[in-house]
Amino acid sequence: MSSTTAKTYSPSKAMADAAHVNADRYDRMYADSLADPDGFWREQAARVDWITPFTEVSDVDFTLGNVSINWFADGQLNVAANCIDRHLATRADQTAIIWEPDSPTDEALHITYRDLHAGTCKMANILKDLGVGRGDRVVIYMPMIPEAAFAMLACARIGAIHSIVFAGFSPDALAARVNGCEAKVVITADYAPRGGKATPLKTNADQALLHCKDTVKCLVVKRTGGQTTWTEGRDYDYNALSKTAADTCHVEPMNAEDPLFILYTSGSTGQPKGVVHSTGGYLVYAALTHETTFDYKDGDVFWCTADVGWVTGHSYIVYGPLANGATTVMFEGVPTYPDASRFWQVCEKHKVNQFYTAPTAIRALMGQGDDFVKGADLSSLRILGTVGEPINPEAWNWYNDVIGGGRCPIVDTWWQTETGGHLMTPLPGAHAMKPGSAMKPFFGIKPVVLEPTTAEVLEGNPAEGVLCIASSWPGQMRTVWGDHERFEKTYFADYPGYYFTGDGCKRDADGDYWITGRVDDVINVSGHRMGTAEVESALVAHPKVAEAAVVGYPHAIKGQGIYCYVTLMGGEEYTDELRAELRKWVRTEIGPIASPDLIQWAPGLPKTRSGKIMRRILRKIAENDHATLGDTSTLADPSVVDDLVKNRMNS
Ligand code: 6R9
Repeated sequence: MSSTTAKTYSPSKAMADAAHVNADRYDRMYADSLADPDGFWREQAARVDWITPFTEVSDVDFTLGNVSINWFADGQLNVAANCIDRHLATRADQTAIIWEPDSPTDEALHITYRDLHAGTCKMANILKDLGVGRGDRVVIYMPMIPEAAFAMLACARIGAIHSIVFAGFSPDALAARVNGCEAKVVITADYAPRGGKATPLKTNADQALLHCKDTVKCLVVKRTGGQTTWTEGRDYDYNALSKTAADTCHVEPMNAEDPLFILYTSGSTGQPKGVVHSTGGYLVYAALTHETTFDYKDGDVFWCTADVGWVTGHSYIVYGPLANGATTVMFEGVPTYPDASRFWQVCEKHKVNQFYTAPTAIRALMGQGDDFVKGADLSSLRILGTVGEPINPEAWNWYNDVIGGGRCPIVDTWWQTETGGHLMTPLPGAHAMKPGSAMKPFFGIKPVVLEPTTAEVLEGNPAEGVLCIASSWPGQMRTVWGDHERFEKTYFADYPGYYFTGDGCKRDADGDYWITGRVDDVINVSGHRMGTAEVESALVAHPKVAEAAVVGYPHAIKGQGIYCYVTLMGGEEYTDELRAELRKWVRTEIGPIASPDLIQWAPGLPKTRSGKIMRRILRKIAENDHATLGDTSTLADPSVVDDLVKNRMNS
């Protein structure tokens, strides 16, 4: 992974000439953004409309015990007005959202900015009638349908804070989040069709609400019209209410630092934390990165295949594209339904110019063979993107050759729920890409590579260590909902003075960055982020389980798979039936994305004398890397390791 071995792919001269940012401009803008951050961001903030202009650009402190992050703090704006109203004068009839349903035989919808305005205002008025106001929390648990975007923007319009819970999460996970942010309303749908199956969202919400305050209301959007149960006085019918709701609604002037949304994400310890994003800084950052990274130009059709339940959907299906007056595709389905040609059929059908997906999807589709691609006309594609995990060169090459026809730059965007938008990526008109490298920091981002134990900053190239960011940027998360101390402890305690990303990285001889993966107990399964601690606590909640340790292991399609070591209560029998039962149990506790791939019975776990489970060793066993198990002499009982190695599960 150095410049001497990596083949590079330069943008064509035509691409570089036409791009918003070419190599010279990147160098100049990047240097400016570090030399005078306030000057740089003052200028960039002009891309959004302010109700009250800000005077101070940034006020940031990364000192432990005193962490506070403020951007444009005395300015006022409204995100929905920026994503909708300000476009009406010039693009009311332009398509804002192309909605592509799960089934290709159902009709796609073209929602104009005018339609988006009406839909958002109706939703906003319904929420107001349900008692939602400025600062109140609304949980959104929905399929990928236009009403999900209306709901997000409706909250933004009236100053409510949304928290989206991915529709693949279980009732328990939903309840934890509703309670965690003390939501007043849950917006859901009857069913969520995906890949020809329908998840009963309303039934899940019913179960979740049994564990929530009885004042929480439930607003239900009809998607399939399938049967649901109804609780009078708690449940509200969106489709009936929207018939009479007014299609205009006052825009609430929000302070730049008011929270726009909370998004729960997994950490290395404990339960998921509510990442809080701001109104002003987040929007500026989402809009700028969307335009720059994807070289988005007026009239382009942009498709990000993520779900709005993840941060990628927030920033690059809804807020970034709509702030830029773009046409954004919202896809309800999955890449392999009805077959593995679906993505490419949709690209052809809607003449997609920028296509943004996850390496796990690319690997899965690559495995199905090129015939599924050949039938589609992909000539509209100009830029390809990936996100969520490192992309292996084989998948990169297939994406480049077979999907991009060798003419589309691939932006490998490294970022996190916490960062609001891209922190590192090649820019399509500026950088010679190296397969697997996130290449260059975005404007205003000052990455530092630290020696993990001494926290010494590693200067010079090449270097390898943990990745921290020495600067703040407007899209940075502001706090953990309800727990600022946890925010400080998680991100600012280990490496004082820096934002700690939790990722490891290499900087090669040319100074380009390669993300090597998490250095903490967070794993990345099919691009979904998961804390091993969450899966462990689900397992030990089972009455027959005494102890569990969960690690990631390399998985050909998913990137990482979930490997569980389980110790049962004394007297319980280790059976295959119980294994199946535990798998089901975890799906119920967290959701299908957390389903264990391999469960190894572990009558003993390797522990230190002080009782700490040695995950390092368990990781090696799961990775089938027995030769480098390292020093096991500090273990209380070294013989358990031999036993675990002997009984390692094979995928
Ligand atoms: C946007 C998103 C964040 C973690 C992050 C890192 C991994 C994301 C990556 C990547 C290598 C990339 N990650 N993009 N690793 N190359 N291009 O994915 O947010 O779900 O919070 O995950 O994903 O490990 O720390 P989130």
